[in-house]
Amino acid sequence: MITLTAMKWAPPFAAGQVRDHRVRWILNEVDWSYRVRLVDAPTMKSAGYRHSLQPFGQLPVLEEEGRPPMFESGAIVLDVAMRAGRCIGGEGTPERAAAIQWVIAGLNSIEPFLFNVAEVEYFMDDDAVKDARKPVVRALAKERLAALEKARDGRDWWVGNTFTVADLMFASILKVARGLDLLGDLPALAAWQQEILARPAHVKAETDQRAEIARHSPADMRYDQVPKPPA
Ligand SMILES: N[C@@H](CCC(=O)N[C@@H](CS)C(=O)NCC(=O)O)C(=O)O
Repeated sequence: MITLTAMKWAPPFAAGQVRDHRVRWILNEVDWSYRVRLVDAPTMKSAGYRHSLQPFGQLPVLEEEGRPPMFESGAIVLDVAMRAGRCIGGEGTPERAAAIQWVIAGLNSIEPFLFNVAEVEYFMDDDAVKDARKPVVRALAKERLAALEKARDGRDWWVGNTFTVADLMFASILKVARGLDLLGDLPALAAWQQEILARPAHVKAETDQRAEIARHSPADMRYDQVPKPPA
């Protein structure tokens, strides 16, 4: 049985976007059953969790009997797709190479630009720094997104003639862009994303995550019990 780690609770801007939704999504696509282990902040930040599951005290983590636990949402998505032989082209084919390439491009060349905008928007307290930084990070993110849309070139599928992990990863990554209102100038990319997100495997993934978050509150995360790092 597969066990996937997810958060008990997440703030409204993150509900539906916490990265375990990517793992739920690919597991649903390939029809592998799994159960979810909900964790709070002290658990995620504990030495035991970092040592045996995720060195950075984050999630998702996929645990499976007979295999070492796996972290990094992109790695898990690729691994599940390759083992299932679904959503990633055939072994050794140009399609598989292209699907891997675009997944890494999403994680390496798009997501960090969106994260910079999210950090300013959601986590920066100093208004003066925020006001100075915001237009810079937004412009850089928009430039990347425009280049991405140019590369898509109107295709329905990122690779070949069917859904692959490349579609999954870009549609997932673009959730952050949509939440930050960065897709307004790119209506075709926004429409493409909505079509991909309408896949039943994703709808179930997001619905399940939101339902678990809705059943909990910030208190359940026990943030106040996370040991402070040394000054
Ligand atoms: N590169 C990692 C990023 C993991 C990550 O940022 N996870 C977030 C949830 S989306 C997390 O655990 N946040 C809680 C924290 O950092 O304390 C991946 O893709 O799995």
